[in-house]
Amino acid sequence: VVVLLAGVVGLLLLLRLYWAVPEPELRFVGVEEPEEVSAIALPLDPGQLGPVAWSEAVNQRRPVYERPQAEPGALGELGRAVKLQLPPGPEKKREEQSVEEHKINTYLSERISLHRRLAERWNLLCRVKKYDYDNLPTTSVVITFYNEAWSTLLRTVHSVLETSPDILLEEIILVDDYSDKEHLKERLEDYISDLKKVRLIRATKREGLVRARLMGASKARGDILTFLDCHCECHDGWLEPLLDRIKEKESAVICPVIDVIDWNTFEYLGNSGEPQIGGFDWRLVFTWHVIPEREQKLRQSPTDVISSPTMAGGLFAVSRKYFEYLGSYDTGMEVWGGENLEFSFRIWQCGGSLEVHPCSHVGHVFPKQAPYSRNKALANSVRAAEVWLDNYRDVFYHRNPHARLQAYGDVTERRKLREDLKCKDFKWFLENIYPELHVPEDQPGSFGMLKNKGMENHCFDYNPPSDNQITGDKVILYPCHGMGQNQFFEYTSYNEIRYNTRHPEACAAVDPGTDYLTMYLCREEGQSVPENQKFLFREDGSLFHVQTQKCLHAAANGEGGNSAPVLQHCTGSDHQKWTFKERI
Ligand code: LR7
Ligand code: MN
Repeated sequence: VVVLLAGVVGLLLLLRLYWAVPEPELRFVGVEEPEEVSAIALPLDPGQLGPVAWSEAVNQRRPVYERPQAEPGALGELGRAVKLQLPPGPEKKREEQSVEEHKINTYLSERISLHRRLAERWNLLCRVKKYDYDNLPTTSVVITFYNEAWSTLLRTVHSVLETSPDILLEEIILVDDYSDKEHLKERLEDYISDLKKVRLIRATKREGLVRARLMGASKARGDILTFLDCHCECHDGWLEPLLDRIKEKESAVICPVIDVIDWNTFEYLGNSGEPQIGGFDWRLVFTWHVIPEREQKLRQSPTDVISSPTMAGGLFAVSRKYFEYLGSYDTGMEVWGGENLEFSFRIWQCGGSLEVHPCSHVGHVFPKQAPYSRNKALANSVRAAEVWLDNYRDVFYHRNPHARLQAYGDVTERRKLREDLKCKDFKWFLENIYPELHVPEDQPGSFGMLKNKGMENHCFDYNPPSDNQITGDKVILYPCHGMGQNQFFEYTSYNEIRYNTRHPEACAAVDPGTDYLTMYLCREEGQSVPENQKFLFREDGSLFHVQTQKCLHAAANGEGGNSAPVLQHCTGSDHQKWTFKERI
């Protein structure tokens, strides 16, 4: 008996230990517990319930499946980081192979529950947002996949089923874009045949994500289409805000906040602070931005939607009817890329709006690198540019020397769609929806490679830091390569030498007491140019730094063996003569 008792006590102690594991620290950045939380009183008569807050609507938001209880101390529970640190050996090999194959640590993913919960990482005010559950539109969630790992795909499916109110989720439509992996064949069919509301359709050739999504959309029965990537995890309460906003405004396309799930630790890096919005650079590459002040001024509460010039592409909800009206997608786009900006331009230019809802959070696994070839992306961007950019397409072409050579197919139909819908032009979009974007002037002779006359075939070259934190890297001179990118500069009518191929844009400057060129963030739109960033590009080809009254001179083999433009007294020598060249 004593032994038994001791056993029980021991077990209890052990359990107690598990329970004592501290919850991960929730980072509610700059958010205070809303006052209304405590002020809310449940109506006395439940029959009188009007719209109810998310936190109160326990019954109505009952999900398709209840989440099973997690094992105490389960790996990755609540989105905690898991660091396996396997010793060298066969298991470590397996882990490495999984990363090699999927560019995601699927070895770890397989060991994390398909039903794990995420920590609460939204603005706490979202809990008290009210929804008229009985009158919200329903949705079909469309998830396309190509050779996705088992666990990331199925975790996405379970996550949707366990966070979406049963009354709002019409179905999940999985679209297999002609995968060839064995686990996605019968095994997948068997598995989902046990799940409520999940359907699977298969492409009979590789369609690419655009046409695969359209296959799914064509079968959808819900009022609203909600697209997700096949490696997502939804935060509680993610669905209601999307549907509620579209009920309020049918022409609004709504994106959730996209939180990062780490490809190696599966840590959920959700953040309850203000989300970021989408932009693009002139190569037509998607970029993230903080919410501009002009937009903040329009919002009354941190739970209000945020207008966003563009979307990342994978995660959004749109009224099924409105999606059709807008011309769904450009089916001439292959595999991956471009469709997100094309759709964003189209939404805005044709009268809709694109918004991020701060109360809808979805985690997305960003892989270590692309797991499949994305070489159609540029041709897709060309299609977008050809249909939506008007004269600004040249700004794009200047920064993508290869773009003009792309066989991008026929865009007549898409141009006709633009006519039929009487869409606004790109100038309107830039001025009204994305005024933060600097529009290059690209005056002839003032953009391209900046080539020196005295130093044979040497051009300005700047290697921006990969983390986008522009903090003063030097400009060097390097053999001209004609590939744009690091050698693309523009001289502006504001006397700046701009590196404006990608975001954030950098401008050449001279630090006090130095004689070389350093790149700093350019002024914000509408601000004046800092004195040490002003250069005169003069008739004689010299680049004259106004503040120091000196000229940029091509100097050979300086610091670190690099040639570089440096400040010297103006002499008129060929080493102080520069020309912009569009191509080599
Ligand atoms: O040929 C393909 N067929 C497919 O069905 C290629 C891809 N796909 C599927 C794929 O399995 C996945 O479910 O399409 C989805 C998107 O592909 P990913 O996950 O490889 O793309 P991504 O997350 O790297 O890229 C982002 O940009 C793409 C541009 O074409 C798409 O719009 C993606 O949906 C989009 N993802 C997101 O917006 C999530 C956040 C990433 C960011 C920023
Ligand atoms: Mn993705």
